[in-house]
Amino acid sequence: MPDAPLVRLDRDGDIGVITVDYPPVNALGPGVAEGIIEALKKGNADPAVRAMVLIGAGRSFIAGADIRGFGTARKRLPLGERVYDILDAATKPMVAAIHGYALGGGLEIAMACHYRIAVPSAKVGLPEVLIGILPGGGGTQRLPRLVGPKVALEMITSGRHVPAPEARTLGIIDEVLPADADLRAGAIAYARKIAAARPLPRVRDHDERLAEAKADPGIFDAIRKSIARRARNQKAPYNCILAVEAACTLPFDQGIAREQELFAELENSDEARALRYAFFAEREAAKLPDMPVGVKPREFANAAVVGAGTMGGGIAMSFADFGYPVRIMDASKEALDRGMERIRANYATSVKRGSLAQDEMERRLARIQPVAGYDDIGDADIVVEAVFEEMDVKKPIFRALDKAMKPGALMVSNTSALDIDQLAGETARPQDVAGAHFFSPANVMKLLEVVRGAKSSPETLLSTMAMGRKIGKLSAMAGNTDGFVANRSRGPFNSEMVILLEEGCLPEQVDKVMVDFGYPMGPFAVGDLAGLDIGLASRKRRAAQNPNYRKLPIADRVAELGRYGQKTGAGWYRYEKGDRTPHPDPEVARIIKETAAELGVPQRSFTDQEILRRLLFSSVNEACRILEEGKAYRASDIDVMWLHGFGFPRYRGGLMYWADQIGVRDVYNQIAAWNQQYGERWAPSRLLRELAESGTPLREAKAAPMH
Ligand code: T1G
Repeated sequence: MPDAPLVRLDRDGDIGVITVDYPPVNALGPGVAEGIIEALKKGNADPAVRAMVLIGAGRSFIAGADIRGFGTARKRLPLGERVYDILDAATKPMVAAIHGYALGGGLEIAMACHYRIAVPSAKVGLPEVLIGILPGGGGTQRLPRLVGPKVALEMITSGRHVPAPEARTLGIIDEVLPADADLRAGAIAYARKIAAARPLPRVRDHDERLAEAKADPGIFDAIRKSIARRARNQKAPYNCILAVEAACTLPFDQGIAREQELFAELENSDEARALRYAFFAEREAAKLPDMPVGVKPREFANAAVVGAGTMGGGIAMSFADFGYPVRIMDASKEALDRGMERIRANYATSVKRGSLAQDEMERRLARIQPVAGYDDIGDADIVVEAVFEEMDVKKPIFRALDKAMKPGALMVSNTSALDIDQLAGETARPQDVAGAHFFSPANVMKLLEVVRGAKSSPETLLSTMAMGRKIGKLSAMAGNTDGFVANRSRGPFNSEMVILLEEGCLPEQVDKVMVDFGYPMGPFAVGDLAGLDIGLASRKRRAAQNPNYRKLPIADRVAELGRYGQKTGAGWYRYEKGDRTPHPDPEVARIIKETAAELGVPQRSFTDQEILRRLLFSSVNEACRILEEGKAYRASDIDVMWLHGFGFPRYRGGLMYWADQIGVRDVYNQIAAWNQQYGERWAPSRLLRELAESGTPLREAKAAPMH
C-alpha cells in the first residue's frame, strides 16, 4: 500500500483544495514544499478551478520548516522556485485556511497566499529566533508589509505565537471564523466569494505600512536597546532586525536576497545548534521509555493543594491559570487567609504590570477556593502536598490524605529533596503517590520534576507528567534520590561557589562570570533572592545525616548573622531599603577573609574560565553519577532541568550539551586534575571516565535503567 501523499489536491466544484498531510504538525519536511508547488501548478493550469484553498490535515496548518533538516545537507529550492515564489506568481486567488499553528515557514506560506482565514483557536507566528535563526521564507519582508515594521520587529524578535483574533486586529488574518465553524467549508465559501477579485492582493506589492519606518527610522535602534539584556551573546535577534530593516530600505526582491544572506550566517551557528538541541530535548523529556504499552494517563478536572505558603499558593495559581478549579487548605485559618492574600497580591502585580487583564484575574481567583480541611478536598482528582520541607510535618499529612482522598486520586508531594518512598509508605496506596517538584515561583517557573517512587504505578507517573503539561509546565522524570535530579546535580555547584570564596574569590566576581556567561542573575544574588536561611537549614540537615558532608563555614557564618538576603536587607550583598539592587558588602569580604585565614586556605586569583568550569564541571560530574545510578533517563533531561529550573542560558543548550562543546575528554582531564589537587569531592564518576575513554559525547551517555 503506497504511503498516503504528503500533499493532495481535490476539487470542490470550482475551488481547488490543497491539503498538507504530514503528521504530527505538517512541518515542511522533504517533499512537502515540492508537493504544494506541484498542486499549485496543477490548480493554476486547471481551467475549472477559479480559486484555491491551502489547508492542513490533522491538528495543525503548517508548523514551519522541518527543524530536523537544519544543519544537514538538504535539497534547497533556489530563489524564485521556492513555494513562496510560486505563490507570488499564482494567477488564481489562494486562501490559506489556518487551524492549530501557522508558524515559521507555515505563516510565510500563508502570507504568500492572497488571503488568510482562521479558526479562533489558531495561533500564528515567526518563532525562528527561538531556534537561533530567522524567518528565511520571506517572513521578514512580508510581515512588516502586513503589520508595519514595529509590530513585525516585536513578533520576529520575540518569536511569540499570536492568537488568531489578535492576528486579525494586526492585519495578518483577513477573517476569523465563528468557533463552531467548519474551516474547510468556510474557506471554500470564502474562496468562492473572492474568486473574481483582481488584482490579486499580493503582500509583496503593499509597501504602505513600511512608511512607518521612514517616519521613525529610530525604531531599529530602539528595539536593539530593548532586547539587549535578553539577547546578550546572541546573533539571531540582531540579524532579524537587520532583515526587517532591509524590508524597509530595499525593493522586495533585494530584501529577500538580504534575508537569505542573514539566514545563512545563522543556520550552523553554535547558538542555532544549541537551541535546536534544546527544542528536541524538551520534546524527548516528555517520553518515558520504560512504561508498559497501552497505559494511559488519568484525566483530571480539578485539583487540591495542601499548604498555602509561597509554593502552595504558586501551585494553586498554576492550576487556576490553566482553567482548573483548585481547592487550597492550610493548618490554620490565619495561614490560609495569608496564603489567599499572597495569591491576590501576585495577581494584582501582574495586572499592574499589564501582563494580566483585571477580568482574567477575577476569573482565575474565582477558581481558587480556600477550604477548611481534608473533608473538603476528598473528591479532588489530584492533591499536591506543599507544606514545610520537614519529613515529620509531611508524613502525618500523607496519612490524612490516605484517609480523605477518593480511590484513584493522584497524591503528589512538592518536596524538593525528601524521600518519596517514606511519604508513600504512610499510605495504603503507595502506587498512587509520586513527587511533583515545582520550582519557585511555582506559577512562573516552567519545570516540573516528576519523581518516581519505588511503588509509583506507571499510570501515576504518566498522569503526573501529563498534569504538568496541562498546566503549562515542562515535565521531566527523576529517580528517588536525595535532591532528585535537579537539586542533586546542582548541589556541587552550590558548594563549589562558596569554596571558591575560601580560596580568594568574592561573590560579585563569581556572579559577574555567570552573568557574562548568560545567566539572568549570578548564583550569590539568586541565593539572596531565595533566602540564605533555607540553604543554612538544608546544610544543617545534610551535615546531621552525613558525617563526611563538606561544611561551608563562610556561608554558615553569613546566614548565622541573620543575613538572609533581600528579605533582611543583607546577605551576600547589602540592599538599600525598597531596592533589589545587590551592592558588594565589605562586611562579607571581611567574613570571607577571616574564615579563610582560620581554615588556613591559601588565597589566590582566578581566571573567569576557571571559575566557570569549577562550578559547572562539578555538576557535570554529578550528573554523570545520576545517570550511572539510573536516576535520570537521559542526559538531555538533565539539560532540560537546568534550562527550566536554574535559568541556564538556552543558547548554550544545557549543562551537558555545553560541556560537550568543550569536549568530554578535556572535561574529564580537568576533573581528574582537580581530584588530585582537591581530593575526593572531585573524584571523577565512572560513567564520565568511560565516556572520555570512548570519546562519547555526554549528551549521548547511556543511563542505567531507571529505578
Ligand atoms: N520540525 C520538526 N518537528 C517538529 C516541528 C518542526 N518544525 N514542530 C514540531 N515538531 C515535532 C516535535 O518534535 C514533536 O515530535 C511533535 O512534532 C509534536 O510537537 C523557512 C526556517 C507546533 C507549537 O519553530 O513550536 O520555519 O516528539 O510536542 O506542544 O522561515 O511543536 O512527538 O516526535 O512540540 O503541541 C519554525 C516548532 C521552524 C515551530 C506544537 N517553526 N514547533 O507544540 O507539540 S523554522 C517552529 C513548535 C522555519 C522558515 C524557517 C511546537 C508546536 P515528537 P510538540 P505541541
